[in-house]
Amino acid sequence: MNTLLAAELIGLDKIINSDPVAITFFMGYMAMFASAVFFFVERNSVSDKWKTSLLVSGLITGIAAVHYYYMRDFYLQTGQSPTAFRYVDWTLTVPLMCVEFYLLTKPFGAKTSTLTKLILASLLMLIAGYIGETSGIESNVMWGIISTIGYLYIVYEVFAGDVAKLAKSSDSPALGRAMFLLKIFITLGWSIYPLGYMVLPGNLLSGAFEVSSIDLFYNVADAVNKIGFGLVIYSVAISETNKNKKVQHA
Ligand SMILES: *C/C=C(C)/C=C/C=C(C)/C=C/C1=C(C)CCCC1(C)C
Repeated sequence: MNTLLAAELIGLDKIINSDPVAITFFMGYMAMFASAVFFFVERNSVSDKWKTSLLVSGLITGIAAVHYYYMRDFYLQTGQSPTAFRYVDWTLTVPLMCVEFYLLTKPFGAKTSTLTKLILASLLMLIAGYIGETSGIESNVMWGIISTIGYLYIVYEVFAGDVAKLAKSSDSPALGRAMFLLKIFITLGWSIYPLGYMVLPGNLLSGAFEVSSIDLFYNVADAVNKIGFGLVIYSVAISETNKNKKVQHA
């Protein structure tokens, strides 16, 4: 039998025999794809000023869908963690999530310098994380700590820095609600990633989980954060759009 075909069959067999990691790659792909279609189509139902936000949500989930397609294949055929694909995906989508914060606070005076700071912090977080995942047992704790500095800076910006100040100074209840939910995503949702990272050999949770469960953590976290984050923005956009419609009709 052709070896590629054989590998494909072993892969399908893994899904059928309920390898949880394989299943979450498969579901992640479907969920990201469906969400991207949803956000792109729903752009038509929101007022003009929200269209860019929905476009960015569609891009985040669309880019993730393409990466999940490849990550799923890579995992099925090699049984290995698709680390490089994963980090290429994050390097594109995490800065886009920073753009979402910027777009939300822009009507209240957000500056591009704030966006630049958020993107630089996310790059520090991701580059250090990638080095940590590929550098082996002796240094992954150290790189994890460096990566966490970038993460904590983003948390700081959203809770007490420029983003927080702008959100407070606005009188929009919709923005207030969105910011509250996005804070929960950044603290609880994003904290699933460092937990997954700690499964690496030599790190704090190694031994408690199998090494392959790193992808279980990451796949669940991606679904929660990329789709959930997009839905929060969608719900604010819809309620603001409907409110304005009512005002116009009155
Ligand atoms: C859509 C993808 C998202 C929102 C990815 C977020 C990734 C993180 C918050 C990763 C954080 C990490 C640490 C804080 C330390 C260990 C290394 C990382 C990169 C897993």
